[in-house]
Amino acid sequence: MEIPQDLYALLEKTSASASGLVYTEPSQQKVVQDKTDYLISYITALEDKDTSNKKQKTNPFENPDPSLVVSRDVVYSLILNKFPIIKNHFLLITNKFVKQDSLLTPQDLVVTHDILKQLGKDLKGQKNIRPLAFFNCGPASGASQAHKHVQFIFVDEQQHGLWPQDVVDRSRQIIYVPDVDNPPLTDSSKKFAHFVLPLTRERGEEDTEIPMDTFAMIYMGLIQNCLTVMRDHHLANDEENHTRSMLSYNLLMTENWIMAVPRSRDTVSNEELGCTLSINSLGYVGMILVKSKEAFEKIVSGKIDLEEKVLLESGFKKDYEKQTDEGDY
Ligand code: B4P
Repeated sequence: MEIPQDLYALLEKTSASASGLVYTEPSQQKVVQDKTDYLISYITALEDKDTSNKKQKTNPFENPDPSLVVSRDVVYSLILNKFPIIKNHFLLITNKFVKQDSLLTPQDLVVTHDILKQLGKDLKGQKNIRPLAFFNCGPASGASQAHKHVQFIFVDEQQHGLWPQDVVDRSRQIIYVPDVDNPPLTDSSKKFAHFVLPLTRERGEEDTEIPMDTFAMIYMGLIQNCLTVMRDHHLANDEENHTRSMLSYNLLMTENWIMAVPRSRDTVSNEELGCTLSINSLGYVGMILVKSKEAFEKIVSGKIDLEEKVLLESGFKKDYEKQTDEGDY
């Protein structure tokens, strides 16, 4: 896809005139500091969205509202998220229907990274605003739409930092394809399974495109690790049924890193929370959306161990002891 120059300005221009946009500003937002920083956002309800989604059984990305379209070529379109909570939240969608549950193609990966690079250039003067792409894939991932879409948001790193960047910085590694001897990076303080890889290049090569086959191998390496986690979990807990489970994972990407998180369920509901939370990719970089005032108050009071009670319950426990071996996917 030819990425528009000045994409950020184009997003702002389209947002300013989009008649179909239903922006909901969080009523309250608070940073909760634990081992990780969490940004907890409370929204009363997305009433317009709930009503429209009930009415609309059709695919919203088949013929997107023209006022939301930012750019379109033969294969892909960029459209504004109709129901954003963060300004200029937009989606990369395929023009033809492709299942959200299918793998990302090497072209999807390169286009996603090119968009992040372009936004990085457009936002050069605003160093704390970090464009972040995410892909919710599979029934337990938090995805609600079946048509293939990668989402893009803007994170204010002064308000809320993205911890996988620290993992990559600490490792001092540049881009590599993982294998048994060089597995993906992880944050040793996190209890949930996750796999991070750097996308940073050698000095002087930053502006060159990551070759499609390298991107494809990096992505497959992450997927293999997610599959191994799921297989080991099912073998340990539910041997007979493990062949029936479907792969669910979240994929998150910035210009400098990519991370995959295998998922066991899309919502969590437990006594401590007193409500149901829907967790998508953003939950694993600490961004949690709460639609109940009581739950918001409880979470921001710091009484709930979010890693234990939310992220571990909807992901998988990291296996500290396990070394990768040839028998893994
Ligand atoms: P999915 O991958 O299918 O699911 P999702 O992001 O979890 O969104 P969901 O729809 O379940 O929203 P939720 O109430 O949890 O993405 C579908 C995307 O398409 C969504 O972005 C959706 O809004 C958008 N969409 C639906 N109909 C559309 C249409 N007709 N035209 C264009 N776009 C359409 O969360 C509500 C919103 O808040 C979502 O945008 C979500 O990504 C965002 N969000 C969730 N957690 C957040 C957090 N912690 N901080 C900030 N924002 C958050």
